[in-house]
Amino acid sequence: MDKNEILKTAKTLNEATMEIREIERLTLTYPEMSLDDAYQIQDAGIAIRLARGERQVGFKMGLTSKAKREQMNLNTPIYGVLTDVMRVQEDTAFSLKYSLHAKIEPEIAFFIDKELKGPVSRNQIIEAVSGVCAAMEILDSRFLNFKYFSLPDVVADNCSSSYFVLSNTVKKINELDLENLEMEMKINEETVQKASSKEISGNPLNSLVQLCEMLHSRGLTLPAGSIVLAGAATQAVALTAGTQVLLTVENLGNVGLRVGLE
Ligand code: OOG
Ligand code: MG
Repeated sequence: MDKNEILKTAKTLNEATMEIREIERLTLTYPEMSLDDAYQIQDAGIAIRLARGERQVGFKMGLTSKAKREQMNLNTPIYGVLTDVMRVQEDTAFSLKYSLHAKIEPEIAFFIDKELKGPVSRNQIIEAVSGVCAAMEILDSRFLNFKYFSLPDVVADNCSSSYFVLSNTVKKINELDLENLEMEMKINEETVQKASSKEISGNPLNSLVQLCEMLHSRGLTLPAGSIVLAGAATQAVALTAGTQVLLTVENLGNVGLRVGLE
């Protein structure tokens, strides 16, 4: 795809997002769209958000668990960008008014205190992490019926990222056995998803290693001050109005989301 097509596609996605309108997947119009084109569309879309005053606060990894890769029928980890506007506070009601077909998934988030450059080891990541917390990501695809069929489509759409909520409880990384924390997501007190944190890339820290690799391959770094969502441990679940979602992560605590009536 050439520069004009990249910008035009980013604008189309941005308008659909602003107008809460579904569109056909992009690869119908651009069957030759590569993963590299898709990340450039994602970059252009983020630039549009930043130009209207949003602030980049971090990254999300996606498709880092087998459950998610099977749910979406795609097989490679991908990343997207998080902005301040996407963050929902734990104790406020979340409105579905701005979503098309929102889904929620259980995650673990990391606060990065030091810039990470180039390929990094798990130990370098551990040194750079100032805190870890339970988190949930709210996905919402701009594509018809939340179906995109290809990696380039989802990457261009910022990996379906829409909102995220972090627990107010933040733990130190050395207090945790990240490879083996039980994660249980309930809706209205009924368990809807349950898995171990090892479902996230074998260890959620591996998601951060992968993120640094992907950023490096694109000439980027992971800035100090970033929040990183390591990817969902289970499949995502559709959000419905008037429900209460609660994720409990062993040794990490709870994070809740109250979904408003509209
Ligand atoms: C892609 C985003 C996947 C995760 O945590 O695996 C993701 C999607 O499901 O549309 O965020
Ligand atoms: Mg996710």
